[in-house]
Amino acid sequence: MTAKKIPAQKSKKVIISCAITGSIHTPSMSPYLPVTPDQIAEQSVQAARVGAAIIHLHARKPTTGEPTSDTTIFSQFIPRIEQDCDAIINISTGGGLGMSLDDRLNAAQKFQPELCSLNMGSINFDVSRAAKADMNWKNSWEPLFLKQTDNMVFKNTFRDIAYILDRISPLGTRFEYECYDVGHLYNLAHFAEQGLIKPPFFIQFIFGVMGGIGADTQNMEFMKQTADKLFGKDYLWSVLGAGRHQFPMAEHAIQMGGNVRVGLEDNLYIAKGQLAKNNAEQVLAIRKIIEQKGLQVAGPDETREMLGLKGK
Ligand code: KMH
Ligand code: ZN
Repeated sequence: MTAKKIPAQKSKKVIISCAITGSIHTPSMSPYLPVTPDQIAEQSVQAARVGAAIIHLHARKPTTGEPTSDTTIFSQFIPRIEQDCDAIINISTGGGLGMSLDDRLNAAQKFQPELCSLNMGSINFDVSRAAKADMNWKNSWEPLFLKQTDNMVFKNTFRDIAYILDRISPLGTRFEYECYDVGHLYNLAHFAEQGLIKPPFFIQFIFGVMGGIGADTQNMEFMKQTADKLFGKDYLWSVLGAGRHQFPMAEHAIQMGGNVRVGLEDNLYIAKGQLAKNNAEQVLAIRKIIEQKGLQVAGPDETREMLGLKGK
């Protein structure tokens, strides 16, 4: 995919979010996927030091790498990250497969971060093809988990979204609105019209999840046009391309004046066939692209100001 020749907008700074581990990739896919609290903390701090203003976090069981909502595990890395860098902490409310809505909110309620993710609609979320790979699995849960995703709905009904807003908004936490398709922008507009969310809206356009909108630049332009129509100047946007789409889509977003999300949650590679050795490697690579375009990376405090966050 080649980025169209659009002159880069020189004035604004670009926010880099880094999603450190997620709940989709499994340990056998990369030895560099952070799994233990130590690894998650170290890679988060490294990513922040090289330019990530926002660190998006999930937790995993340290011995097996299985996604977990256990707050005792979150407490082994969140305070360390807060202490060792100034990045904005963004805790997932998407959680992982099989977690109840309340499970998904445990960590956000306990740590009351500046940001949380909020998934703006139910979608199919199929990563079952990864289970067919000729893989030497480290843990039995991994192929089972991947295989069943062809029958999985990532459930985020209007009632679920309202429930999350009701529990999390009073904590002063704001949201990264995860939009996997154009309809999700309309869902977001519905909550804005109801007065349940307030601008500026930080919208993550997600491309290339099997079940969501495809990863191509025309779709990005359509998402942007739709968001412009629905939210005017009341929003900031960022792009997450899944897997091999991560860098081409991020580069196009930068060119169009958007912000970017990288990290091993979304893509394990740094180049074709080459695993990223840590999250910082991806942050540095996207930073280089931003700076080559004559733009600057936004620091955590600048990002706080842009997103209207409550502060550390
Ligand atoms: N895994 C990403 C495609 C969440 O944590 O709430 C989206 C995500 C969802 O990060
Ligand atoms: Zn996530």
